[in-house]
Amino acid sequence: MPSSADTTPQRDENKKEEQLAAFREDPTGQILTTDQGVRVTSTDDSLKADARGPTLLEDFHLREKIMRFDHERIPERVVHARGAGAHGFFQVYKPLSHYTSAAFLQDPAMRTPVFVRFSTVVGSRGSADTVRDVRGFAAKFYTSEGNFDLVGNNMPVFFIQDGIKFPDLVHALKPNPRMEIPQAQSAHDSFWDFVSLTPETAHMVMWVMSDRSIPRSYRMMEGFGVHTFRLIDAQGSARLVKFHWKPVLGAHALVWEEAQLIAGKDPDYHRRDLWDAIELGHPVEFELGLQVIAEQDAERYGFDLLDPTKLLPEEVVPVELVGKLTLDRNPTNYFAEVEQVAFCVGNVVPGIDFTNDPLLQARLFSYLDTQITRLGGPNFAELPINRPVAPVHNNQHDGLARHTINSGAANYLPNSLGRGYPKPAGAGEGGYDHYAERIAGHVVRARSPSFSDHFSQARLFLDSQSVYERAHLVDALCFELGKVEREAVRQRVIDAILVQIDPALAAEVALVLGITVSPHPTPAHSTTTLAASPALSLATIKHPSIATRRIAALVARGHDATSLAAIIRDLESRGASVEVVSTVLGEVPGKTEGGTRAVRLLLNTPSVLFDGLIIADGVESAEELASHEPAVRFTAEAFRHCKTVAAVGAGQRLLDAAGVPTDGAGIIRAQTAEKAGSQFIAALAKHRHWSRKTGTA
Ligand code: HDE
Repeated sequence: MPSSADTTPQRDENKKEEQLAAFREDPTGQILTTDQGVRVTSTDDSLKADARGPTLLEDFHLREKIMRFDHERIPERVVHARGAGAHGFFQVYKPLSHYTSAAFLQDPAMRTPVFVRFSTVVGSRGSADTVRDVRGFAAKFYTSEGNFDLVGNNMPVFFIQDGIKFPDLVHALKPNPRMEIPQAQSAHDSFWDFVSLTPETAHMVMWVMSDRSIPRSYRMMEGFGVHTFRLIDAQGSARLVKFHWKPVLGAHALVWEEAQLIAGKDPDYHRRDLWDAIELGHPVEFELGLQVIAEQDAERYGFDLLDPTKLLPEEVVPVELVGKLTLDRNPTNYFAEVEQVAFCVGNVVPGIDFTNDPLLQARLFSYLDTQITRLGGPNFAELPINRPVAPVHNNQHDGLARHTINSGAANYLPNSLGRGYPKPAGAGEGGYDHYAERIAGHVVRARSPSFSDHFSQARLFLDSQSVYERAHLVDALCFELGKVEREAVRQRVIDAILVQIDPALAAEVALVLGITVSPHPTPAHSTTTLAASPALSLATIKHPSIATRRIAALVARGHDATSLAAIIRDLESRGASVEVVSTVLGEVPGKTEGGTRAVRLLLNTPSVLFDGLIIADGVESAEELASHEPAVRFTAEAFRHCKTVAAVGAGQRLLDAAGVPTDGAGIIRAQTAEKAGSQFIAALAKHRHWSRKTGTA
């Protein structure tokens, strides 16, 4: 009897064909040429004086081919080198003219094209996706008034308050300059040395040690603009704004051990997850949220809105959901699009403006400047992925790698030879007007005293975590600081940072590190105890859908193919994807006629790549799986990582062999396929069953 899983390889094949067909250029009939258009007769042998003789310098095809190869790489990004991107569009829910004049935020019928690049921060371009790190969330809106880039992260605050410290932060985070170790992680001396000496990092360190830094998927994390920006309406009135992205699938995290295992088993996990979801027809959706604050309320909240180490709790100023981003198209060519995309914080459109946040101000310089080295010159805005849809007319014509061939003799203003064009926008012609903020003061190299409370919000974040999240955070601190070799650095992190956030937290970590908290006669920093913000806990951002979740169905010879097919149908009808994993590939015979097609081998398929596990019924199948070491490991690991594990009928034999208890959260032992299916779906929607570790929900 054919099960729905039988179609999977066929579907994969069809997808591949479609992908190939999607290339814009059909190569059929093309003749190979040099870059000069000269037809090439052979590309496998270089030109030689005699078949066994020296290669000739005059072989222009060889020289060109090798020259092009030698220069295939461009400098990777200094930070955020590792990433993945997707195309899509943005639509506003209703006109936002009461906040901003930005044209793309006015008409719900208008679809603004968007390209998004997600990234890690620390690792180099070839590093693993699931490392503990901040994730970049950069969106380029190709609006009718020019490009708007919202270059954010998956955390709402940052490590430092002033951009002048960014090179120090990044040097401390990156591998040791002597031997370039360790790659893509902060669990080393220099990062924690910097933290211990830089109290303003405290709040961000709490975020990075939390589950936010090991997202399950780029599709399942929040995004934040971090800085306070300004929205300007058509009358020129300004409001302060914080930008948010809310994932429609909810926000979910990996288990730390799972993240580390995936880094070895599938370093491309997040890339692949994004790619596969879009290929399988599951668009990736985020809602755009705004926290809008009246200019006169800027000082109401007990902290400075210009300080990027602070957040504005959603319970204090709610996030207004104003539109939806849908990512529904994968890139055609990774290099041309994902690698060459150049985001720039300074890319704003009329109706959106900056504030004096000193971190933001430094970024305004950096993003334009960095492209000169990375993309080799000033004409990077002409690359297809960076080109605005709005027309471009100016006198900046020259420079390396210019594509546009400008005509006309007047490349200056004012001119009469070009009848005065291109002329600056006049009144009512959509020109960008900077907000006329009143500035008065002395030129000083100083930090505002309003930025000085580094610990109240760090404690707010900690206090807002659920029991299991706090436990994960403590474990992460112990893991990271346990790798710090210098005891003085560990001690300083405890004494100067953790104890200031929460003495109990410091004591817990110090105990594991085998050190004692130094006595502090008086608190070194004055802090305020803030009301917990439930919105900061991932536990509150669940989404009861199993759409796009990956489930492994374990089968062996003699399984009940009929009941398994019913469960698979049920799961796939809710948007989940089920992959049949077995001891052999291809058709696995069932206990009666028919069977199920296995698309993955237990031998090389780890449980960490799946969100849940279902074991088929059938005595013979269960016996074989229970005595197959990879199947037992698969099951035990899925259970240890708090995933939903289910078995139908005799399949429970494998649960027993893997040491899975008879009952508990997310453990499903059912006699019938119907029961197993419905219980499995409900349990899977909870994402993970953390109470297995902490004893609490
Ligand atoms: Fe970046 N950052 N950054 N950053 N950043 C870059 O730009 C920089 C900061 C962020 O997918 C670089 O084109 C400075 C905060 C993302 O292409 C570089 C400062 C936030 C991406 C740069 C910051 C970010 C970058 C590297 C302190 C969250 C990836 C290559 C003043 C709001 C964009 C490049 C992509 C990339 C500089 C701080 C997010 C070197 C100087 C805060 C998502 O220009």
